[in-house]
Amino acid sequence: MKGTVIYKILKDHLLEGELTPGKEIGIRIDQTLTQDATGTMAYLQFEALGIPRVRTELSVSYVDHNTLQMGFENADDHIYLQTVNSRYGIYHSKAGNGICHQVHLERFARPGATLLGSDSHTPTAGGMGMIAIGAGGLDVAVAMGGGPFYLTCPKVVRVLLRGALRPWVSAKDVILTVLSILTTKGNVGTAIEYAGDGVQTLSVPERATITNMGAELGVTTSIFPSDEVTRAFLKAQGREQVWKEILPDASPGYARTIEIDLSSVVPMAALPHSPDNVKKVSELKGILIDQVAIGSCTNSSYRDLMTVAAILKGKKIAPSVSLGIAPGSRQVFEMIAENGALADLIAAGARVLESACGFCIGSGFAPKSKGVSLRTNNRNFEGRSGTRDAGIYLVSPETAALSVLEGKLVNPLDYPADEYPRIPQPATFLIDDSMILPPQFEKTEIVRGPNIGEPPYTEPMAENLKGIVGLKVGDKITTDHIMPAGSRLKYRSNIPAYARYVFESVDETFSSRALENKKMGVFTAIVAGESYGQGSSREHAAICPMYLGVRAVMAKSFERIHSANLVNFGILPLVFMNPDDYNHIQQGDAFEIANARNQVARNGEHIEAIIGGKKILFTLFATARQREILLEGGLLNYTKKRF
Ligand code: MIC
Ligand code: SF4
Repeated sequence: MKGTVIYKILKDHLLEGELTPGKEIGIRIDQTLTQDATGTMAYLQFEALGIPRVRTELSVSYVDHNTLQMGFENADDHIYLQTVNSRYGIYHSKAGNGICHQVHLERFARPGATLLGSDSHTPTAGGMGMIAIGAGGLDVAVAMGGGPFYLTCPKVVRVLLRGALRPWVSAKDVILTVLSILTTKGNVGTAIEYAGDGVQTLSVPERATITNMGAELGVTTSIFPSDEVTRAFLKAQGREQVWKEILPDASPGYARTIEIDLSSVVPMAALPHSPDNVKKVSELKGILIDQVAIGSCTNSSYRDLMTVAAILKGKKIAPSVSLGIAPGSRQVFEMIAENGALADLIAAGARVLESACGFCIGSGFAPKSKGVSLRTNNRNFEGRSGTRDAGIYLVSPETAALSVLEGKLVNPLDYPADEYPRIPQPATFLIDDSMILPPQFEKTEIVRGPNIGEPPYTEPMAENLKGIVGLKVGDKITTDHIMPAGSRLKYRSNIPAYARYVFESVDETFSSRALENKKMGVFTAIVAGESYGQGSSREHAAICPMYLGVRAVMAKSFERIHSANLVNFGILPLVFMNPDDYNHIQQGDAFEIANARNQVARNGEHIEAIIGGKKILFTLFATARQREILLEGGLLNYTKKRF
């Protein structure tokens, strides 16, 4: 895999380990990004590390998730972020400037660099030919302090794109096609590299739509080569000087190749409640819809919004449907306002939403009960929209725009090819970075309102872990199940308050039961099926359970970011050696991991537990370094000692 784009960049950044798939490596991080919902915790932890200034080439903090400001909490977070950023050397992108991934792509991403972000969709920047990885806030804090980022060296799967997309089919349909092949399960330890002559037919924002939803595959990252198309985009952003060409060698040898003929890709949709529940739009036509939402970090570029505006120009949306539009960045917003496209959208009946995550994270624009919503974002987990029984369909901007006119799902391929609006990339984008505040360092006093809590406190691992199985859940438990977002997002900076909602949508009694047990010295374990911890990078899905006394999660398999977060907060990610054992555990069973510290320290061997009176064997999903972190009670304690 030596000559792959991914290995070339990894090689340039390798600090520890060897580039062999499956082995742990440590890499240098050039850039970091955070967003407000994960950022407050990341900066509280950065402060706790006691480092005077960030040591990266560039660190940016975005405010894009919690912008509703229903009460003081969000605004407290924003001012804390603005001042803590200024103090420690971090650029601060203010609320209103746009969604982190879209803005980063426009203004900061650069080919050949590494980016670590406290958001699972950080690989959006892979569309620019960089290695961009999502991680928990604490991992990002450590990288800001100049520490390496550790990951399992991935195996590289090549997606070979041939030909060109036909009219009415776009990048979203490509990634939904990839999701229909690879699904959301079983891709841990893999990275995806796009290649082939089809690559040059896709602009950087289209490439970014594809790498963005690599997060839904559960891969470590996704990347496109850096070529003349990349150069043209950077030039139009006034940043041509950071361009460099990065192409794969002639035959670098991939773990697997999947070939996709772009000319045969058709409009696709992901049905409720999983991004890999993909079907052809042609099979779904006629489904009545209640709302359409266009935006999010997946599909909110200038090209996407202009395409939608061109489709809606001079027409009216169906009376039964509500249309929400959220431009991905202030750059996009201002450009469509200046050229009149925004007026076309408003005239058609669009409700103009803020340039922020908004509807994507259940912050506003929730559908009605049992509502059907077509959306251009990337996740349609149950309840994520804010309405538990709503059904969310993920589609391209083209499918969304045509359907909103009809009030039902339509197939874009039924429309004349010559009516397809092809939006050229502008020769220059509108550049105004005035809402990205540069740091002022010592001059800034950090403002901490009442919503700003303490960094999470953890203790070294106990000698024996004893307690009860507090919850048994099935496959594909997402971090949205574990730690709801939406109206609960405002508690992100306050762990005791947020912990009240752990597993709220699964079992409302879990949190209070676990906390009661903890007070009596009884730990909690969670038992789960496949792919535990899918979705977001939110480390609160580990911090809050840790706060409630959870010390082990026993699952058939784990997703990458979440299992790392569990380790970072001292929770054992245990994988059943015999998956059938899952069937023999009941909620409420007592568990004991005797000599837990010794068992964890013995690298490579299994972990033995007694659960409900039976002996059950697990593999600890952790490297030698992570075992030390677990013993010390988490990454903060571990790093403080070493920095
Ligand atoms: C998401 O899309 O789920 C989020 C909200 O952006 C999360 C981060 C978070 O929970 O704050 C993510 O993708 O990592
Ligand atoms: Fe924001 Fe949605 Fe993107 Fe997450 S997936 S960063 S909530 S727009």
